[in-house]
Amino acid sequence: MSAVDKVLDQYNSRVYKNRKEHMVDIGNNENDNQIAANVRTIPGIITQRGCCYAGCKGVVLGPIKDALQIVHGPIGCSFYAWGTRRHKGKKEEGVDNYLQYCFSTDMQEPDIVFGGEKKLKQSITEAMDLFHPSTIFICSTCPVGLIGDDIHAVAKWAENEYGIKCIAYSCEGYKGVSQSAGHHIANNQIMRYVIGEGDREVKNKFSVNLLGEYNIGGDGWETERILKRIGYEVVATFTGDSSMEDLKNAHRANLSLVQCHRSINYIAEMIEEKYGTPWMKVNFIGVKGTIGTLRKIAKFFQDEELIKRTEEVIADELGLIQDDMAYYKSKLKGKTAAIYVGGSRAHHYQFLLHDLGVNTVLAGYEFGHRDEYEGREVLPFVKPDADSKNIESITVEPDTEKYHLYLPKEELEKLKEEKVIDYYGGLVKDMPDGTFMIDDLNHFETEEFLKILKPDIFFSGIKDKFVAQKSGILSRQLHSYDYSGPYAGFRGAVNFARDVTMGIYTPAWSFVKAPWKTVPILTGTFGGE
Ligand code: CFM
Ligand code: HCA
Repeated sequence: MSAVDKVLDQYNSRVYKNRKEHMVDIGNNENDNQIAANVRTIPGIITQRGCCYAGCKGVVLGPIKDALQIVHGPIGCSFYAWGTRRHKGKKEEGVDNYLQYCFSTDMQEPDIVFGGEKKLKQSITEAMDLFHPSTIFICSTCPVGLIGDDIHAVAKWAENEYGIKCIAYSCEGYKGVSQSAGHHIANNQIMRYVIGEGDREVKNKFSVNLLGEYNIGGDGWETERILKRIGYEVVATFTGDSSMEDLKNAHRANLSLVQCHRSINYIAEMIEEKYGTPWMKVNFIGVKGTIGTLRKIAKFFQDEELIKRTEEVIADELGLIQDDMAYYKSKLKGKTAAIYVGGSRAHHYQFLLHDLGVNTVLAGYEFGHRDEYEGREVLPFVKPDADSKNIESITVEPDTEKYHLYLPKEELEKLKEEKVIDYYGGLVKDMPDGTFMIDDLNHFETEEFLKILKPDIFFSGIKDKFVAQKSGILSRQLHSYDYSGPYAGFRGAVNFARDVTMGIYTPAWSFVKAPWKTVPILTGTFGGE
């Protein structure tokens, strides 16, 4: 009996039928490794997913340092946005930095009953008086959508009243089925009101945007360090350690590099459509991943000097980490891992683990869509359901003035055919037969799969980490890196290898006995007969 069957067999028939479609025993199924994704979680099941507001305010907008971001909603929602996601930002001369603050309208019952727009205006006035920001974002949480406050009208009011930029995001938590809906809403507004407005000079023809890099634990800094060393100009990073001015100029780059496809593919495609800048899927996680990525970028620019410089930097960086990586590999070779996070990292980190001789036996996404699992070739076959239709999909036209191509059309077509640009292959192609791909893995399934597969390490988030550790399995958070990092690029790979080795060689795990195994946690009596 496969691990998937063992877990499914414990469900009643309705749950069984639903969850079966989200679990793939790779290579051993009648469905050609097809998976169900981006659909509602069964009510009552303890999912690890977050909400639309988390994806919009927390993930995509949060790292923009000089936009003062007001959460319009009850205070609880704001607590969750207060430094819990580890997007780092540096002080920059002439650029405001609100990253350490948390702004909320703190809606109370009367605001819910009589409407919260007045309070929102008052909060904007207060923020203007205290901080004088040039940009304000308004992000709404669940009750705002339910009572119908018009945050977009308030944003217009603020723009007229104060002469600032004010953008409203209707990212109520309940919209869509996960954080993913919030990424889309944030992408739409940034495309509409930010990108294309700048006219900063781009001096270097090897100019790139880094999309879907949020600088968690400093990953974006390590990536930019390597790119700059080779000779690229990074025009804008979306959105790690970014400023509004950076984002406004993104259309001027010659190529967009997409690290996290899930959270930013909408912007990547729209920039190409409107301004001609193509996008390329990259991966700066893992040594081989980084090297492959650097060669792919150089291939796009078709410049002998750049190709030579790329190889020089690769050789030099490798020389600096080789011994450390070999040492950690000798410690980790043959170990196994399970990875369950929100989106792209469950794919990316398999490359880094592979560098260290660690095989991934199970991987999954909280909110990846079918293309993150199976590749972009499935897009025409994905049926939009009521929840995804709920999220506005905007279209853009080529901008007659700002449209520019670095390579001629025929060259671009050729690169598209070769899948060098505009393509993402998905998780399943990099996982061997006999491993497992699980969508929206819930608490119950996590415990069951860990019991059956017994990986040496479980990469997870804050909600599932301690359940694993209390049952004696090491867990490292791949969202926050357990406050370590960076893990990207060459130097990051060594940090990661060190942290994982320290974890695995800590003897504590073999002594842990889950408290619920010795003392019953719930006691009671059955009623009735
Ligand atoms: Fe992309 Fe991210 Fe991720 Fe994501 Fe996230 Fe994140 Fe994540 Mo937490 S944008 S999909 S919505 S790589 S916050 S930086 S770690 S779930 S795997
Ligand atoms: C989010 C943010 C999160 C949560 C991490 C976790 C992050 O989706 O709301 O559950 O540990 O990376 O901070 O993914």
